[in-house]
Amino acid sequence: MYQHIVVLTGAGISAESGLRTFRDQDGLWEEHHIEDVATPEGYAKDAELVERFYNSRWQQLNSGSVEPNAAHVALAKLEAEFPGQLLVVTQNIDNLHERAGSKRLLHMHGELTKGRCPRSQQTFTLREPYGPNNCCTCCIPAQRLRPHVVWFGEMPLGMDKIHQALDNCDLFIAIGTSGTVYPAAGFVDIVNHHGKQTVEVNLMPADRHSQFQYHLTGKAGDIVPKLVEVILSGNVVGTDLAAS
Ligand code: BJW
Repeated sequence: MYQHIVVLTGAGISAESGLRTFRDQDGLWEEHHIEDVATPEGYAKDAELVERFYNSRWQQLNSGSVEPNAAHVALAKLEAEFPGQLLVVTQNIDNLHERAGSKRLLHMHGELTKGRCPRSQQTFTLREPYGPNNCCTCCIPAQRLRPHVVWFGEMPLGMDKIHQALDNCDLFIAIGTSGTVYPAAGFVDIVNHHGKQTVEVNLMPADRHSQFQYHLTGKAGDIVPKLVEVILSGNVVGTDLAAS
């Protein structure tokens, strides 16, 4: 029976909810240059372009057509029924984990539903799209809110808590992430260093797949509910699931 589990999720877990990933065929980076929309320099150069990128994703998330899928729901069930400790660390800025019921959740790359004051760093729930008139209420003069997301070259959020959880976990599961973006891509190395179990769930082997002990290949919505049942039944992952 596991005591401490860390689950890392990436864009692939939300793909079956209709949100595009970044690096797959038809992914967001096929239409947008990373340096234009996901760096502080891109934002300084053309804030309107970056705002359009995040506003369209915010509008899609709020359109009523995007719902948590079976994988999000299964992780919320795991949190509710697992007698040990579970931390879900998501690289995703959507709110599908919390809408499914996850509570011990860390958004290491920020949240699409929030804006941040660039001066005080205070965050505000986004009630209207980003733009010149969507400003903070903490400063005089009020500051234009920037997307509360972590761009390349910026420090991901919650790293102390994440490292603590990784150092103490006996099972690490990475779901739907390509393993190309650090520091998240290196979490598996930390867990390996402690000799604990590592499992990858992905449609296909990801960039750092050889670092994982077990690979569960297929859609997150199919595999994660089965994985959760194995863990909740007190079994060790890899014996009850077809793993390679
Ligand atoms: C399915 C599926 C289904 C599909 N079921 N699976 C050189 C070497 C090493 C590092 C660096 C370097 N040069 C620069 C760096 C650092 C840099 C970095 O990693 N660059 C690399 C590109 C090389 N990182 C940073 O700058 C980070 N900050 C930092 O490092 O600070 C210093 C520091 C150091 C040490 C400790 C602490 C701090 C910041 C990174 C910020 C990333 N931001 C973005 C955009 C903002 C949010 C947003 O707009 O949404 O975050 S980039 C983008 O990539 C987004 C994602 O969260 C992130 C990861 O993508 P993800 O989730 O893996 O998605 P995909 O599309 O890549 O993969 C989807 C996967 O799902 C695929 O594998 C599919 O097969 C799978 N899949 N359907 C199961 N149904």
